[in-house]
Amino acid sequence: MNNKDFKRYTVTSALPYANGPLHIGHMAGCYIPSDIYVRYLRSMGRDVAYVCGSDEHGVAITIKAKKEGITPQEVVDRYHEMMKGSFEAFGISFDHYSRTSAKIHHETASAFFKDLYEKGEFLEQSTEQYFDEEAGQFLADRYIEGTCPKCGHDGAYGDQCEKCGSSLSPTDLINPKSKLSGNTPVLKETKHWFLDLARYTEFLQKWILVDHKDDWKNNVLGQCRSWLEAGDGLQARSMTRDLDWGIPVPVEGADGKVLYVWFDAPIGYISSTKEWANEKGKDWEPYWKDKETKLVHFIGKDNIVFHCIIFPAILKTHGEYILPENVPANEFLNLEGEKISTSRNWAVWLHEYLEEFPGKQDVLRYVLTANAPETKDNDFTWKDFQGRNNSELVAVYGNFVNRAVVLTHKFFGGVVPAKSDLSPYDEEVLEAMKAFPDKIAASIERYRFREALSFVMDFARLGNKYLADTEPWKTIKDDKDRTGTILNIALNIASNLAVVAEPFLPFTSEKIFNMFNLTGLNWKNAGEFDLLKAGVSINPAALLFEKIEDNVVEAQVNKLLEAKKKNELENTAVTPEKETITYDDFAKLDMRVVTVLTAEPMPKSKKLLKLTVDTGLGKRTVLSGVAEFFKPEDLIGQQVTMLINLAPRKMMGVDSEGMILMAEDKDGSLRLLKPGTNTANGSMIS
Ligand code: B3M
Ligand code: ZN
Repeated sequence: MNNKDFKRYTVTSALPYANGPLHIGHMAGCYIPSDIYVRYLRSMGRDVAYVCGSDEHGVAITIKAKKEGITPQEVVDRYHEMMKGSFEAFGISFDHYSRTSAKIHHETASAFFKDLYEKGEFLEQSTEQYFDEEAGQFLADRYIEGTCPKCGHDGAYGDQCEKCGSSLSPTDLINPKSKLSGNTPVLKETKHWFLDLARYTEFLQKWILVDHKDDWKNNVLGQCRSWLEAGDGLQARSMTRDLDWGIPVPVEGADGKVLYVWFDAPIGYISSTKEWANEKGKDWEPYWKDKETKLVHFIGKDNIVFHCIIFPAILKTHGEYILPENVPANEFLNLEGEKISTSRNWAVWLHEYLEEFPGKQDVLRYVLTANAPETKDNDFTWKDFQGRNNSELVAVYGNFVNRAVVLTHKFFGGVVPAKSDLSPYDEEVLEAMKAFPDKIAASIERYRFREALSFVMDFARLGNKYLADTEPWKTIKDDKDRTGTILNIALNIASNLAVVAEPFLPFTSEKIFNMFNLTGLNWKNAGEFDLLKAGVSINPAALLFEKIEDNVVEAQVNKLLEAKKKNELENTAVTPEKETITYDDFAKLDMRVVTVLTAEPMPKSKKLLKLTVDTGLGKRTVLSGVAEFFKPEDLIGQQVTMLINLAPRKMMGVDSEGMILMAEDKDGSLRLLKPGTNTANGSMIS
């Protein structure tokens, strides 16, 4: 069936883990594409449920909670609100944004599990799972890391490898390590409920590799084929975990166990739809059970196995649900040539972008669509961001609309002039305008949003060129009617442009509609020559886009480099070099070999020892912060090195006359700097 034959649409975007803020990779991966698709469907008058929500279970959350010393609920409460706010600010127009800690989701996912359990779909198996003896905990999913057996990636998780997308079990990992203690885990028996995916191989091979071989994206088909045709076939996968955070397993003998996050999360789409329907007084079931509903999942490539293999198997087994018509997964977006990394703070965070580029959400939507990783990983650079803003949005789109509006105010008092006789060029331009809506729609229907956006820009170029070719600022000198025709056509091109650009640049289209006092337009109106009627008064020109200067993007690149340097500092074993000094600075230091004569603890101090030393020039008293590392008796008689011309400092009532030199490593432990044997006291160190 093609799009037009469906009665309604259920469109989902991957539920973002509520363990950190959103960044541009999330937006490019699935949120902007799905929002474009849904805005287009709505503009076509289709019945759409666009649902999402925060993914609040799983070890990504509990690891974050442990790291911050707070509860998982506090983690998800913080990031649920933050992500919801970012989505709203960027115009990601969900009909409903829920959360998987919501009661309705716990009920829905539990009922799903029980239904499959009662159908005997699970294999109850006691198997050996990795256990961290120091932490006293089984190691599920991201609690364990190791080398991926498929691609050799070192940071593979216990349930999947983000690099090659393989779905894994912890016991698949080579050289597994616990993320809790860093230790090598031991194997310990525990019972879980497994989905025997091999049972669904035949159905999945036909549904994906036959029925959808022509309409699913090649990158998605490729991953699915690699699993469905792998020699060892689809492996049984545990749908429960030994965790204390998540949805309790609703069957006997499952104390202390919860549903695997990837079992419950996709069901979150259904519970979000239920919550939405309850609020709107609608029936949710047709959106998930009626064959005349088109279900589309927008995700990133690391989620393909869960949305194309596991969740469809669960839906199919349940028996009452429709399956996704398409899963147009995007590849990954990189940043300035490197993988986006939350832990390394190598990201452009949405909440920071909003602070630093207020009102420029459409610029980011534009650039992330124009550069979307639709078929392969792609790269976001601030230079390209600036270039596309300045040479496409400002110089073409904004310039065209602005000139049409300013000239209408200048020559016609802000009233849309009438068209009189059309020239052959006018006819040609109007015909070209008429063709754009269908051309753009065809690309959107095939999830080719980059291509669709390039046609939107071609549309803007048509308008810009029309004004440049017809030069109304010249014709006004002796032909007001001709000028009126030109500006009427230009304003109507701008009005049509705003309609077809709305899915991509909603904030800009809203500004144009407000300028033109246009309301209620949709795709069905696009292509009409008189969207904006002669005689209508238009408002003054609103600023649509503004030039972004070099220093602004340079500041962003420097911010990333600072983050990188900070991250390297935090992760390198060696304390970084201090600032450079001159030889003269060094020559002022008088460092000598000395012998410790006496050593005793300083009363009321845990850190200080009071030493007397023989400097070769005489005896000195010095207080040294070494009490946590050396016993006084171990220092007596030792030859050590000392800075003797440091100005005396009174500490706890005692004058300390110099400083014993120590080697201090990253974790702060101290070691004496001792000279070779039989070095005379007072020997100069240079
Ligand atoms: N939270 C994984 C992710 O954020 C997961 C998506 C769930 S969609 C049901 O990449
Ligand atoms: Zn891998």
